Amino acid sequence: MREELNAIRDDMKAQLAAAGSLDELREIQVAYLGKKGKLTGVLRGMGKLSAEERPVIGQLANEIRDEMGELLEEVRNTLKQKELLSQLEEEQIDVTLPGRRVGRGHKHPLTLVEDRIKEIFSAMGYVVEEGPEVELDHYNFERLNIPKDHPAREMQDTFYVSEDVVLRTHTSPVQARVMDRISPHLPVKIIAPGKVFRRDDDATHSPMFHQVEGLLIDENITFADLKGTLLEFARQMFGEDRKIRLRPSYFPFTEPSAEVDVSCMFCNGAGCRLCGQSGWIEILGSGMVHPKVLEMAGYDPEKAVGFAFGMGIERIAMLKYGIDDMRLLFENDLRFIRQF
Ligand code: 2NM
Repeated sequence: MREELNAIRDDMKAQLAAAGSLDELREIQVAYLGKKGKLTGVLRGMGKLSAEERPVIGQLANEIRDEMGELLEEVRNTLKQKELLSQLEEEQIDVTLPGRRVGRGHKHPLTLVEDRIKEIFSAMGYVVEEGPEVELDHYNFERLNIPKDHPAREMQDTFYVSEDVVLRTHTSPVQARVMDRISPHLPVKIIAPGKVFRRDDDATHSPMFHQVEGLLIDENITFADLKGTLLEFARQMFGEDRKIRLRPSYFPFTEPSAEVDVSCMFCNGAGCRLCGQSGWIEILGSGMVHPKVLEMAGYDPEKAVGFAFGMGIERIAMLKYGIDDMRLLFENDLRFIRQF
């Protein structure tokens, strides 16, 4: 039996020395030291031994079991180390590879055009003012001389939040608020850019769009000042060669009022498909601020006079960049956006 045990020890040692993986190691452990393993098998046969032999063989078996256990752990640690190293080798990271490029964004065409408009008027001394998009009926309509029965006040045209609160339908309420703040002092020289809302949604109307309105109030301001200011704007926005013309119009908050056309930037005024052969394209509305609007804001209309104008940023952007469908400005398709 002693020889049998020694043979088991030698066999197991040889196998451990040859083991190439942790899986193999586990198999060896089971084969020799497991419940049905070779060493356990020998120990079961100890019942046949004499009383003198039993403790001697028992001790030898225990020694072999302990020795093999220790050796097994040693080999296991070595193999673990080896497997870790080869794993690290496989997963090696090449830190010299170029990084993944992060695309740089840019401003939306509507923002580019709004920025340009602000730049042009800032250079002429206008201050940029902003105000709430959710506005009191009082500032959106009442203070702009828009009568109670005016069609713009219909539920069909305006988003009502409650009886006296609306989503602003133009940025004029900003002008009214600023006049409240500054009156009776002069001058007021501001532009008010921002989002406005109307219950409209088709190919040429969006329920949310952008406007810039301008306001200049001082003493001795004339219609000629209005025309000169808008001509300068048209030239800076659409080119040095542009001309403008004013056509009579009507707004409740200005008197007199005028629509402003710019000479067509596509055909230079000769007449083309884009200007309907007329040579002119409408770009904004304007007029001399109505005395009632000045008075409601705390000005003496005998002394204070001014002009105001308003334009849609979407329209200006479409003309500037030759965009033929307004919806492109709201779809955020990168194939379109990336062109600006
Ligand atoms: C326009 C056209 C004409 C306008 C008037 C005012 C205010 F506050 F002074 F009354 N702000 N903006 C105005 C005048 C707006 O947009 C087409």
